[in-house]
Amino acid sequence: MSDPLVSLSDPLVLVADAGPVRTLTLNRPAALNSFTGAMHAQLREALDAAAADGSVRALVLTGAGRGFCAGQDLNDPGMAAGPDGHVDIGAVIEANYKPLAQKIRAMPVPVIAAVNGVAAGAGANLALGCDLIIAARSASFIQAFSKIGLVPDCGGTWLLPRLLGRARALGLALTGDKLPAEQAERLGLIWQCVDDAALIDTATALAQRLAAMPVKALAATRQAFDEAAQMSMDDALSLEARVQRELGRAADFAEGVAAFQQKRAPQFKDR
Ligand code: T3D
Repeated sequence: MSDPLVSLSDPLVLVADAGPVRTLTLNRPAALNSFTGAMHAQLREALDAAAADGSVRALVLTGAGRGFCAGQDLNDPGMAAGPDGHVDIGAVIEANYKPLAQKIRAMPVPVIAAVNGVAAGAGANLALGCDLIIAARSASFIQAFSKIGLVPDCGGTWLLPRLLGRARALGLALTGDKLPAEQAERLGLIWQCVDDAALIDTATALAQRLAAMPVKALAATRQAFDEAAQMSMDDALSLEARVQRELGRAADFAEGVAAFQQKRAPQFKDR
C-alpha cells in the first residue's frame, strides 16, 4: 500500500554501510517514523538482509527527522476496523511487532539504537530491545500505550520490569509520562545520553568498535543473558559451560588468545 507521507521513490527504511557497520534509518519523518504495515515489511526485509550478510558486523538503528519512532501509525489503513467493528490488534502484533522484536533479539551482530528524538509506544520498546541504547539529550521515551487503552508491547512487558524493576516499570507504563533521555540514563534504562550533535558519531564509533570485536561472542552474550534471566543459578552455570564449550571451539577464541600471547591486535572473523 502506498504511503501518503512519502513520495513513491522514498524508501521507508534507509540502508547505509560504513565498512562493517550498517545503519538502518526509519524514514517517515512527517509522522515521527510511526509504523505502517509497509514500514514494518521494509524493516523486516532490511533486518533479514543484514543478518544474512557476512560483511555486516554491527547494526545501528535510528530515525529520520526529529523523532526516533512514535510506535504504531494510528492513521494506518491497516488499523481499520474489520466486519465485526473492531481492529484485530492481536493480529497486528503477531504479524508485525512480535517478529520485529524477535529479529532484533536474534541478530547475529550487536544492535545499537541511536535514539535521535521521541520514542513512543512500540517505538520506545523497539529501542529498548536493542543491545546498547544511545540517546540524544533532546530525546525521550514514552510508554504511550495506557493513553489509548493498551498494554506495553513490542517486548515492553518483558523488558521494562527487567530493566527498571517493577515500581519504575509500572510508574512509566501506567502514567504514560515522558522520560527524558538524561533521566533514562540515570535510571540505567539506556547506555548513554549524549549531546544531539554527537549522537550519530558516538553511535557509529561504538558500532565500529564492536564490529572489530568477536561479534559471535557478543551476540552469544546477549542470548545467554536472555536465557539466564529465566533460570536458576545452577542452570545458568550449566548454560555458561555449554556456550563456552561452543565458543571455545570457534576461530575467534583461538585468535584472541594467540593475539594476546603474541602481543598484537586480534583479527576476529567469526559471525
Ligand atoms: O495496532 C496497534 O495499535 C498495535 C500496536 C501498538 C503499538 C503502539 O505503538 S501503540 C502507541 C501508538 N503511539 C502513540 O500513541 C503515540 C502518539 N503520538 C504522540 O503521542 C505524540 O505524537 C508524541 C508524544 C510521540 C510526539 O508529540 P509531538 O508534540 O512532539 O509531535 P506531534 O505534533 O504530536 O506529531 C508530529 C506529527 O506526527 C503529527 O502529524 P501532523 O499533525 O504534523 O500531520 C502527528 O499526528 C504525527 N504522529 C505522531 N505520532 C503518530 C503520528 N501519526 C500517526 N501515528 C502516530 N503514532
